[in-house]
Amino acid sequence: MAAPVTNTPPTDASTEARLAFRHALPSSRLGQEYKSLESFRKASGFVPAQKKEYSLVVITEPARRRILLGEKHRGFGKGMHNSFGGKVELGESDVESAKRELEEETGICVPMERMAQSKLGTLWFTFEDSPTEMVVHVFRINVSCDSNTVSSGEMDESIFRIDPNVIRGCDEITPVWFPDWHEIPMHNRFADDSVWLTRVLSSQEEVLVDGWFHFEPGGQEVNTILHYYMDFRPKNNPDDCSA
Ligand code: 8OG
Repeated sequence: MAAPVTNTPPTDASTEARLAFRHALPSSRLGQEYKSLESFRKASGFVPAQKKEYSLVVITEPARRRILLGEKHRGFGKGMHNSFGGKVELGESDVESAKRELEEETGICVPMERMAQSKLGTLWFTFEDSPTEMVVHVFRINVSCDSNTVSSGEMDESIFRIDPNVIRGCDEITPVWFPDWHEIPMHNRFADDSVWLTRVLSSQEEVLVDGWFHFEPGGQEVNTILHYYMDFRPKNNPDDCSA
């Protein structure tokens, strides 16, 4: 049996970040954190028979601390709020899928190069009652809907300017701005979001995150993690060789 992280003080960075989000799930739904991928794998003991790849694009407006979320009308996560994305189609890269899905679901068109630079990391999801591993490539685009900052030349290059009037939904998803990301309906999202997304949004610096989450049986209804491991690090870390 692999050793879980023991005696984790209640104020570690992840817990502190999660507590700032009013609707984050309680730790009882988030399972056991492991301190290495190896110990996570030993604990879950899960070998997936197949994998499916997805993209996911988090859209935030940092100046107003708000987030654009989609109300999902069908597909995986129906009835939940989520960021935007979907399957990586045959012959498509993760970046191409992110760009295409974002435009289909919101009308926001992000150039390929910017999308590629905005990759946050990858999340691997496995489930006690499914042979399929879901591999989700996650991107984050920081936007501004404010035209004044652009015309006055004050625009920070890390911010992607959008015209708020282009935002529209599709039959699958309706985009909605949440005026303060601390109010995100985490109780109506996949449980892992209470772990990685809260940490990403709380971080003052640009970050990268990879995460492995193994879920209890029962799918979306139970929505409870059994084991997880998360590698969270600053984006501009010279020791990071993963790029
Ligand atoms: O094509 P479809 O809309 O069914 O694709 C599923 C979308 O949901 C895709 O963007 C990836 C995303 N997604 C998962 N699992 C999780 C998860 O645990 N958390 C979040 N935030 N998104 C997820 O498939």
